[in-house]
Order: sequence, then C-alpha cells, then structure tokens
Amino acid sequence: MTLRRFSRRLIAGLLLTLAAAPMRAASKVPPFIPMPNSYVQDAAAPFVISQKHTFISADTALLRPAADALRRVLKARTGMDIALSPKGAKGSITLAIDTALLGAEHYRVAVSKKSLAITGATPAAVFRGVMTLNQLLLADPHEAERGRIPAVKIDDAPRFALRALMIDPARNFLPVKDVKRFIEVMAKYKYNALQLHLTDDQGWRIALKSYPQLASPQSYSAADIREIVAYAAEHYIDVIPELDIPGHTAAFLSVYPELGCTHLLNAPIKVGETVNRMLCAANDTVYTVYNQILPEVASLFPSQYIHLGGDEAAVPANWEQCPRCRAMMEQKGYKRASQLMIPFFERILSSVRATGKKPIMWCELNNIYPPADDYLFPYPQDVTLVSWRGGLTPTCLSLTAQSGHKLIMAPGEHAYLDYPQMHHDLPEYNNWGMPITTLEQAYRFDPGYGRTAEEQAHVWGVMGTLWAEAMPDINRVTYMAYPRALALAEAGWTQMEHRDWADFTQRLYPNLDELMRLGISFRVPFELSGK
Ligand code: TNX
Repeated sequence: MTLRRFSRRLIAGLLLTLAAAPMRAASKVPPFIPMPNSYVQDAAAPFVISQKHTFISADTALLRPAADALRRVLKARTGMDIALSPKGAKGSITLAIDTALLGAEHYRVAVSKKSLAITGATPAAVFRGVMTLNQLLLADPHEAERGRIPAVKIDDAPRFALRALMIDPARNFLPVKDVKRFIEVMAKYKYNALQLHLTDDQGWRIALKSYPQLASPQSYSAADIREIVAYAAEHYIDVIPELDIPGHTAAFLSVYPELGCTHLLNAPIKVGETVNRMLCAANDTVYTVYNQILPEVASLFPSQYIHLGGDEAAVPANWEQCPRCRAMMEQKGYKRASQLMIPFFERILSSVRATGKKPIMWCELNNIYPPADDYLFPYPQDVTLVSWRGGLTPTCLSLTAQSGHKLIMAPGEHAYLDYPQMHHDLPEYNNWGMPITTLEQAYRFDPGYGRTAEEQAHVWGVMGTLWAEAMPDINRVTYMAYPRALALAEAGWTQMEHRDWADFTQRLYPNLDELMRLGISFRVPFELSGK
C-alpha cells in the first residue's frame, strides 16, 4: 500500500471515528426518571429554539399550567424566556390535547428539526410530557444552553394510575412553603398524589370550624389547605387527607379524653409522649363528632379519597379492657375485641360515603407477622387498602385479589422511606431497629410482585411513606426521600421490561445534580461509585 493510499485510509478511518463518536455519545439514554415506556432517538438534526422565533402555543386554556411549566423549563435550561403565542403561530412549540390517546396520563413528545410537539390525552398528560422534556434537556446542558433539543419520539403512559408519596406533618409539622417545595420536586418525577398524614398521637394538624379546639399550635388553616391543594393541582397532584382512627389518636384524646375507653378516663395523656390510646368503639359521641369532622375535611380537599388510617390499633389495652366495649362485644356476639372494628368502621364509613368520597385504609391482617392469613376484620368492599407491613405484602396481595379490594403498594421492604438508607445513616434517633432500605432495594420493587396480570389487576399503584418521627424538618424529609423516591417513581411508572438497575444508576446522576442545584437535600449514594 502506498503511503498516500494509507493516509487516505487513515483519514477516512479517522473521519468515520469522528462521525461515530458523537453518535455514540448521543445514543446514550438521557437521564429520564422514570424511564419512558417508549423512547426513540432520531439521528436527525435537533430542534433549535431561539428567543426571537420560537413561541409556545397551547390549543386550549386548560393547557396553561403545562405551558407555564414548559416556559419555566426552557428558561432554566436555555436561559431564553419563550413567550406564549396564539394557536398556529409559525415556529412555535405546540402543546395539544390528542383525544386519540387513551389513558389519563398518556402523552407523546415529538421533536424534529422543524417542530416540537407535546400531546396528551389530558392536560395532566401534557404536563407529564413537559417533565420528560425537562429531563431530555438535562442530557446535554451545553446543547440545551444553545437552545438545541435533540430529535426524539417518546410515546409514554404510566404502568400504574397512582404514584404517591406520603408526608407526616402530624409528627413534625411542615410549613405550607415546604409542602409546596416538596410538591414541585415530586412533580418532576411524575408522582400524582400526595397523602397528608394530618393526625396522630403527636398532633392534630388541621384547624376545623366544627372542632377548633383540636388544632395544635401548628396546624393548617382552611386557607393553608386551599393553597397546598391549588399548588398541587397546578402540578396535577391529588392531595389525599388522612385522619388516623381509631388508634394513633392521643392528640385528639388529649382534647376530648371522654371519647376514649372508660377504664382509661383518668389516665393522663401527654401529647408527644402518650401512645396507643384509642377512640372508644362504644361511645356514640365518637361517631357524632366524626360525622361533623369528616364532611368538613371532605369539603376542604377536592380529592375523591379520604384515608382513615385503621393501623396499629392497640385493641388489647383499649377495647378489650373497656367495660363499655365489652358490653358491646357481648351484645354483638363477638369473641374478639378486634371485631368491634366492624361496627366502628360501619358507622365511620357511612359518614364518609355521605360526603361522596371513597375510603382508603392501611391493610391490617390477623397477625402483624407471617403467618398472617386473613384480614384483621372484613373490610367493606369500597375500601381501598394499602399494603405496608414488612413480610405481609404477598398475603395482602392475595387476599385483596380474592376479595376484590383495590390495593396500593407501600411495602415496608421497598417503600418505607423513613427507614435508613445504609448502616449508620440517619435516623440517629427513634430507630427502633428499622430494616435498612438501600436505594437498590427501593429500586428492586415490582409493584405486581411478579404475579400474573390477572392477580395484580387490582393494584392501583405505589406509595412511598415518610413517617416523620425522626424528621424534624423538610431538609430531613427530602434527605430520607431522595434518591429512593426516584427509584419508587420508576417502579410506579415504568413497565418491568424497560427497567434496569445499572441503567437507572447512570440516569440518576444528572438528576442528583439537579436536586443539588435546586437546594433539595438528598443522601449521596456513595455506595454506587468508586467500586
Ligand atoms: C408504623 S406504617 C406506622 C406509623 C409509624 C411507622 C414508622 C403505619 C400504617 N403505621 O405510625 O410512623 O410505623 O415506620
């Protein structure tokens, strides 16, 4: 081979390598979390936005929150403030409802040299698409700064209709501004529900007109709740209130001790210390009071759902020893005091149904450990249950499949974000021997538990819980939540065949970088690096 020929080959080879290099870099999956269910990267030229020639057009006023979100995304990533324009304006980015798409959150993102369109079955779906675009722009910050958006086709819809997080202002109050900040972050990861655990032994955090004495010094007013709910609605997040009964009620009973069991009427209650008190099942006034509280709470929250707790009721120390409860047991012919849950929730649920809302409860079985094999009591058919206790989720799944109850998956093994993320990590107090839930363990969660399609058809979705006994403020809450809530977001959204732990860890880093820049505290998953 002549030198000339050789060098021509060399140059051709070099050119090929050079041509291939950006392609290889570009073929890296952008840091989507959750991973979309269908994503195709196009080799075509990117869509280039410019301050002068690009506009955002939305085909209905209902898309305004999505359009505003997109504007914020583009401003943050490109520095350009892209104006909203009338429909059809040339050079515009379009947001549109596509009624051909099925499923409330089904959206498409189509980016080509000529156009950028985000379409969805509903405004919520379009909003989710905007969140995906935000992550697409995270892939290459330099390109984004130049207004260049890679050509892609995404067609995506969630595996589960519900992806929730639960925060616990009852244990440690969270100011409205912190709740709003929390909502902002969850929305980025396509969560669509926030459960507020409003009442517990440590506090009653909702100020009601019907029973104003219940409110603790730190409580949400009606105006606060409206503010939270409205902000969540702009992010297409449903706010589900929880009033925990008949256990976890020391704060309530500190105000109305006469509504506890008769043998405990003179036993002092110290909020923050006393636990395991219950509402008396055999006191009519309990039902009268809740028959006023529940409609008021229902009116403050637009959600179709109210969570009623029902967990960890200390029946042996309360109902079992209360003369009035025992008389009721006898009259009903019950052998076990826990059967009083039947009439208790019959009355409470009739108050809930009268508000038009649907009840949710923590699923309790006839034992707190395996071998539990049945419900604590027969849950009425319209109750949605939440599986939570470590070791019992397979049983909960089977029982609910048989009995036809809708199920939310919050298994302690994967979704309890109050548990430590690593040995010797937080929490530094109130750690009662909590199991460690690593990021990887949070990720290795199939909410269908590998069951057949039929056996998991009743699974409504997932919920991560942030029980806050050891979370004094929002920085601790987000430290415990993230990055595990990113893993959970993907478990709730992405089909198993598109999930991959190693791939997730790669998509994770730009998101952590983003959280850091937003000032959201999180645990650095140092165990993933430097191996
Ligand atoms: C059990 S989970 C509880 C909570 C605690 C949590 C601590 C559930 C339904 N009840 O009241 O905060 O354990 O992990």
